[in-house]
Amino acid sequence: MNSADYSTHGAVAVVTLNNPPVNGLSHELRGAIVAGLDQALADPAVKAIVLIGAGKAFSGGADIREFNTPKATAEPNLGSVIRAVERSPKPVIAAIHDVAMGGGLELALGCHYRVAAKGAQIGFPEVKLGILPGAGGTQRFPRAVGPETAVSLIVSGNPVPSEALESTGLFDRLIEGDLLQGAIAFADQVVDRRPLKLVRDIKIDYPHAEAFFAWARTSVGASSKGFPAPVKCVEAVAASVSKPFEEGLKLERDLFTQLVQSTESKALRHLFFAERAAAKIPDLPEGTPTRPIKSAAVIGAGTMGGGIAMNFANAGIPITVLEVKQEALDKGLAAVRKNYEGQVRKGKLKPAALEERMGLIKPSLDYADLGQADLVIEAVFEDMAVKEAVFKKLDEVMKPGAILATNTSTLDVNRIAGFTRRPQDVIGLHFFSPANVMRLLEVVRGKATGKDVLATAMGLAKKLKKTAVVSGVCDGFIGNRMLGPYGRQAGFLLEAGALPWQVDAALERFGMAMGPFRMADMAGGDIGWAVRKRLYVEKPQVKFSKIADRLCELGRFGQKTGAGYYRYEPGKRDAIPDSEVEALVVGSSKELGVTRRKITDDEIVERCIFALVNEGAKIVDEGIAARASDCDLVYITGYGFPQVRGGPMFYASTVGLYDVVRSMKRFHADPLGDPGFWRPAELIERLAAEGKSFSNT
Ligand code: 3H9
Repeated sequence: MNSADYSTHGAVAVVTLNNPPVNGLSHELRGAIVAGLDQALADPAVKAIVLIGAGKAFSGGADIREFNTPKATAEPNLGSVIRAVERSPKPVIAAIHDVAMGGGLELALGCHYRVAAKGAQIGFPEVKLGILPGAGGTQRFPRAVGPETAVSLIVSGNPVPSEALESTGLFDRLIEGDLLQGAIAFADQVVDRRPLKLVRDIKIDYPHAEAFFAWARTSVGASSKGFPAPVKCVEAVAASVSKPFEEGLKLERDLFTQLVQSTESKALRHLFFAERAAAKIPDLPEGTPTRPIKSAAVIGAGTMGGGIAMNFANAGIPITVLEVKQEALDKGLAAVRKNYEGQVRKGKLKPAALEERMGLIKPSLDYADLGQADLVIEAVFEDMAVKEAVFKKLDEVMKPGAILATNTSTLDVNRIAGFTRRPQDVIGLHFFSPANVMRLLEVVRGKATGKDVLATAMGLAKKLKKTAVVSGVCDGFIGNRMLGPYGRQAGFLLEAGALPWQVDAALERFGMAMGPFRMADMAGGDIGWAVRKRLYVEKPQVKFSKIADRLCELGRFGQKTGAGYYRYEPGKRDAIPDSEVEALVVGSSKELGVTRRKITDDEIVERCIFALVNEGAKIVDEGIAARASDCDLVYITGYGFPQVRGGPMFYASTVGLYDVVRSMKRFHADPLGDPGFWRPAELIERLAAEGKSFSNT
């Protein structure tokens, strides 16, 4: 149902917002609220009106799906609904429970009174969608809670529990027990109280306004580069102090209109829905049974194993860490402790919690200690023979029904499953390094992986606070497979005329957290070398620039050896351009008979990013990813792709797939090191020809 329910309780009418799942203020619901209000106003027996939400929210705010459609502004728009509430001659009381966010909170701020259940989440998350509160929130909220609290909540977008705002003027009462009954009782008490007060009429007395807003503009501006919304939030709240209410409202409206049309906001909204879509697996119905995960184990106490263990300990799940040698075990556990100690020093973790978490991590040298774990994750060396030995052993020792997971980043999960007599229990859980920090978890579904195992992994990811994206089995899964052509193209650009620092700078200006060569130096050149050596045998048709191999042959593996594409001062991580590398790069072009040419930053970005996009499209077409937005999510949460561009596939759609295909064809005529590289994926050609974008996949 997409409506509001109406009932009366003595002299109190109750209008219940009823638009599951979160009472998003869609056009229909807005109309229904006004209709409920009118019904109450027309009934002489009704003396007060309570607004409450059905289900799990008062309201999660404006219906984001309506943005940039006529419905978003169609009357009654949210501003009109709030005006209708404010003009009601009978008191209107908002009864807030669970969630009052964005437009939902703005609606409540238009009411004459607000009562709330303890623990209700109160906030303005608009900034996370690249916009600001657009229905008076930036003007009414500072009047209710003060400008400083308003800036803090509106700029961060983070909700707080209702109790945290108890001392402000936001709530007239916090209610324990049944909220509706409490709200009706409150309404009965205020039916005759006059005059009716409105938040908009509160005068803000804030002598420090000038200094505070100057500080807020500077600090918010500095910490939100590339994101236009946070500074506009400050600007709008400042108007609540410096301008009359209606003028402030107009400024807010203008800023909202600008922001909601911005590519940044569209990208952030795309990611909001991408994240929710990724949790939905086409052939996995809701309610698929799951297996309980009360204990876990990880094989390997290296950086990856330790990071994985921390994830479980943070979620309160005991985990055994297995190593072959005591020394490696001690070293691994010491690294974990050091990591937690760092968090304590930064005030992110209480000292008692450190011991609690360490207490959940049990070291072991004996496979027999793992047998009763509900889930085991292997995080050993990336070599099929090593994986084979581990999985054969796990098959022997693990109890029936235990989930056997591999953290492999490239190897064939189906082959790994074949080393056991229970392939249905085997799954890939590809954590990203550092595993205790990175949000991404690629959940790799083998051809035999049981549906309950997949559903369990998705549930577990949520518990571990990871963004899980399901990938089918292929070389590199979603993320690393896309990275392959991106890195290869970057290598060819060196041979054609660019230098590593130019390629990195161009892509970093585009917004990548790190260019491909700085990234390779950080990850360790030897890792890519091992992958290439395998591919030279398995897929000789895949071409690479030889520069990476040359550097590895010189022992230049990146940061860990003090030299890679860059050089590094001992103990430091600053990448310093190196004339030796320049000579090596220029020499490679010469060897290939290539006349080096000037390469523009635009060409670098187009070639590298469209290489990602083309591979992403193939991945979607092959069904390795269920949808293009899954590729976006992988790149945003695991590979430092700029959030404000919405991920590579979304970015390509904003460029226009027709233009993307034309660029690919142009590159095909000048393919650099691989003549076969620039064949556009069928999916892109099809969508471009039909004038569609990846959102149609
Ligand atoms: C705004 O209010 C602008 C105004 O200032 C000005 C207007 C003029 N709209 O997250 P979940 C869907 S901007 C449409 O898994 P939870 C969501 O897509 C808005 N749909 O649930 C998902 O759908 P599906 C400011 C929405 O319990 C389903 O609900 N508000 C909206 O973990 C469940 O979502 C926000 O930014 C929406 N507003 O968390 C709040 N919200 O099942 C954004 C949710 O088809 N929402 N959906 O995949 C949230 O933060 C969380 O959803 C919430 C519930 C905390 C509410």
